[in-house]
Amino acid sequence: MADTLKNSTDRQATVKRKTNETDISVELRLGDLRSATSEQRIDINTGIGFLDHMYHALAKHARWSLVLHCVGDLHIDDHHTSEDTAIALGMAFKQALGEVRGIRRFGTGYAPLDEALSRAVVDISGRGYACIDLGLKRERIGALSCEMIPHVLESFATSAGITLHVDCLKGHNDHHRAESAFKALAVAIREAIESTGSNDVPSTKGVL
Ligand SMILES: [Mn+2]
Repeated sequence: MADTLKNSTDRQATVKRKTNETDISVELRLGDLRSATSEQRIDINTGIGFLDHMYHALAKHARWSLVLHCVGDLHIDDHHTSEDTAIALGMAFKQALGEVRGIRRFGTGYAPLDEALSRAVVDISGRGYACIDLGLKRERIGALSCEMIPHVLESFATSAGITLHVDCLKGHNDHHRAESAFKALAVAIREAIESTGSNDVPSTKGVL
């Protein structure tokens, strides 16, 4: 396995991660702190349509530019592709954010999608931890197993080094429930990494 990290300046990162199971490239730029001077570019192809749809929703509403391509062992199943893309995206996020300084650190997001409503609470804590409860009932949505959807969020949180709680509070349509969860996450992250205008490390320990 080869993990390569580079370009940590200006809140952007490129990650290439290749194993015997997946070959992934991620280019991530977090939203410009000052203004929308650069346009948002989103180009995602994991080979799993519904997973692309979820990453697209996350990137769009977090105001990220995200190019994420994966060639994975989908002849086996969707597990490695969905887990490994989440790991690679988490690595890119951590790298793009760089030193945790001058940001709000905590973020909360609610997002509805028609009848579904999800809540996400994030702490840019430096410690990967996730509690995810989406209450999905179907076996799969498109080509993505429903069991992999919370696992994607867990893998992202662990890899990014953030504490993440995501709950789908209501909704009867699993596509809506999952999509509202990713949108809520986007809103929460956008808030958490927003600039405070200071250069402070937001921790009583003085380091994150
Ligand atoms: Mn949708």
